[in-house]
Amino acid sequence: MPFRTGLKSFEYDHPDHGVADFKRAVANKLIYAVGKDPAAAKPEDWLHAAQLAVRDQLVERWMATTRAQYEQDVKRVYYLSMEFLIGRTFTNAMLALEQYGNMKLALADFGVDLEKIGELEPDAALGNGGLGRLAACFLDSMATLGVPGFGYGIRYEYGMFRQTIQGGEQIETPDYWLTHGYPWEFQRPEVVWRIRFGGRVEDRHAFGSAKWVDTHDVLAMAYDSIIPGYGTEATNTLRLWSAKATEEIDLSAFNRGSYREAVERKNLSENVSRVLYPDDSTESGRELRLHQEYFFCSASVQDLIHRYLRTHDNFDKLSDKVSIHLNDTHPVLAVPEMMRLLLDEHHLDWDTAWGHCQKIFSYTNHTLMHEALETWPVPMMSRVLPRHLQIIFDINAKFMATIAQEHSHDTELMRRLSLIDEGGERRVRMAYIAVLVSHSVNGVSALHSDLMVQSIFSDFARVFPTRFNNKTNGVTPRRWLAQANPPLAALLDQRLGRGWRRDLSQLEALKPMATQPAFAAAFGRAKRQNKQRLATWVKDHMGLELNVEALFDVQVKRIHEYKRQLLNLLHVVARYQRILDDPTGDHVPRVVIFAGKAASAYAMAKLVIRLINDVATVINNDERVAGRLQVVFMPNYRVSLAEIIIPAADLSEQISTAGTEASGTGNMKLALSGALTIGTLDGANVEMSESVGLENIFIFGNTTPQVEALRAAGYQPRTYYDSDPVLKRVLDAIRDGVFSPSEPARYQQIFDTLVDWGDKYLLLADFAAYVEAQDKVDALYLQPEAWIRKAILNVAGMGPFSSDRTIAEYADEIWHSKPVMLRAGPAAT
Ligand code: 26Q
Repeated sequence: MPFRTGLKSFEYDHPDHGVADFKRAVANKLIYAVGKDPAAAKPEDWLHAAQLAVRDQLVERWMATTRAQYEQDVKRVYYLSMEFLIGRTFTNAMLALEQYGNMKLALADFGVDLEKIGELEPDAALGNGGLGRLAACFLDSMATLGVPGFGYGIRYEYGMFRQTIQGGEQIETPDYWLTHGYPWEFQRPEVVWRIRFGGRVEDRHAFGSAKWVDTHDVLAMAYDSIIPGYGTEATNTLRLWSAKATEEIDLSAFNRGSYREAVERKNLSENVSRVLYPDDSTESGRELRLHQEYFFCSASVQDLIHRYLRTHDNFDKLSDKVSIHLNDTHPVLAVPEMMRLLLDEHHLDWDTAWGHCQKIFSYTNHTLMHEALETWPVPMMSRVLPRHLQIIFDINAKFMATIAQEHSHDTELMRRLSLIDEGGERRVRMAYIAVLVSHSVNGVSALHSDLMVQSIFSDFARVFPTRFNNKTNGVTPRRWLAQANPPLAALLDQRLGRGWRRDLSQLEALKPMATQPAFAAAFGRAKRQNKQRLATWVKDHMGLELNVEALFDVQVKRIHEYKRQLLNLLHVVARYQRILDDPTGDHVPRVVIFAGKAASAYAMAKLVIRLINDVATVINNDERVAGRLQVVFMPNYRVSLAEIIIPAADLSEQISTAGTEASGTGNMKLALSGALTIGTLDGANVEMSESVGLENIFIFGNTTPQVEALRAAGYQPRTYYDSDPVLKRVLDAIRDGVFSPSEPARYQQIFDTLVDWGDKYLLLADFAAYVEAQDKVDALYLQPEAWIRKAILNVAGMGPFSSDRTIAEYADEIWHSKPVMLRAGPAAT
């Protein structure tokens, strides 16, 4: 098939779209790209061949999109994120191409089971949790909406660690995910940027240019992968940077006869992109992390400036053609890096350069927790990035001068707003740089955005009142419904048509169907299938037989004290004690499922994992319980496991202390699969409760103002312990070693944390209300029709929580970007 660009025309093989074409393509890939005789090919080889055949179809769309973006000189949105939690790509790509069915038939003809080989694909786990997965959902939505977007991040060699449970405890093992190569990426050995560290600065002009010399350099090499849109030809690019030593080995050291030194130096520079840092909210000030942040910011900014200059000969239109979005503060060094490049390399004056930055940058905040706000010690930054520190000081000097002038030298205000924290060791406040430069600063749910301007950024909000806004998070319906939940997706297709994939608001049409018995029955069957699929997984991988009649109660997320997995567990123990008190009584059967990773340095979170496993062992092996209560901790939570757990949930646990969870996105994924939520008025739960109706959700516990009031009044957790016999009995059992008979004192610390050391996240204050809400859950589960009706109304109310809605808002209100125009693609359903 020919296509023309400029003067040349090319002939190439167009990858067609049918079963026979796939058969030919897969066989060709197997033989010529994988190098395997079909007679000897292993399942992994078939997977590899099929991935390459699918990739060919993506490449066509990718080139068409890139070409159209270039020709239309559109504004590009650069989404800078230290994390992209992609998961698997194979099934996702086939669904985007609407080729799943054809591939299935093609492989079946070779005697290969598509679903089975799909299970062999490792997750790309280049992220910790919510923030990284949000970035992945956003890339999907940007492509689907035709927003010309680029994701920029780091190609870590080791992603999120693998979790195993040994003797009830979390053990971390490295996730070297590239063993068999990553078939979706294109290495770009020619796209390489020099990243400089250390050295010193010469010829410095205040608020002007300088020379940065004697640096130690590392190279950043690009690896691109294709992000397909759904129901459109449009695609986007995820460009990840990998560190390479400037010379393969240091020849001067080598020639001096020091081979070891020569190789070591290479290894040290390549360490920069070696491993993803875990989020433990306490980790701070690690120098390698600072290197990582600068490494990817510098490569990305150099790259995007170069792209701009290919079609422009000055910087006048920079802000018309470039938006840079900062996913949290992790990429904030892009700001001084942009300034450095404009001042030192391109010789712009300060005001012009800063003016560009203020139009280009925007920032999303994902946490209010003080200990999670990023700051870097001034001495470290001065060592690693001396030129950038100067630029930050210059930005601060100008800012402080303006504040002094406009607020009659209010030194207290200046101290609070300064980019440098001068209390104790001087530190650079990364969030303040982000707020100062950005024309838009957003939170990720209505509540979080309100609290953001009342708490951490209150002074900035007074100085820049129009800068702050909300963009409530969303999730992609392609992965979280179409891909993860085939039975429900098929039912929706039958009743609503296929349009919900691109327009999730169409789910509203389910409302009148909630009372139709035939629809409700079909909905119930879909849930049952998903529960069965999960039960099979648990049987196969853990040897545990689950009761699929039971209510599946699910809490899946990172293990963190503020998320209160421990509150869930207190209820589990209370339930256990209730069953023992009345072994012949009617108890609504439950399977309580936990999954999630704890940062390896987060001792309390790891202790909680151990307690969950210990409680599970005791309860699951107690014959008196007789299967009416089962507790499961599923190891190694990750995107592909979420795709199995979430569709099977009846109940979704979203029980963080009010005011602590910025948004949550698991809450949306679970409700979208028809789980009812039990939750506090925190994060996006607030908006979800408005959308599905308060009568269709189990809201409990202290609200944010009540939490504040409790704390202000000098919260005394022991009073709850003393006055609530149910709570006391639960806590005593944990303290006395009922779940750790071989080491009775194992959980003393948990007891102390809650009862005597202040119970920072107010578990005890919410316990009674939580148990009461759980009793209501039980009562409703005894009326299956009423339960299913509410579950349907939950799905019906999830329209607003598509990441397509979120991205449309970012594109309109923050980035001011227009979709790229492509010739009509395959039927946009
Ligand atoms: C920072 C410095 C050093 C090492 C690690 C980190 C680090 C890494 C990851 C700090 C934070 C994170 C991740 C934060 C995160 O996932 N936040 C979640 O973001 C979601 C998307 O907006 C929200 O829904 C969640 O409420 C929020 O907790």
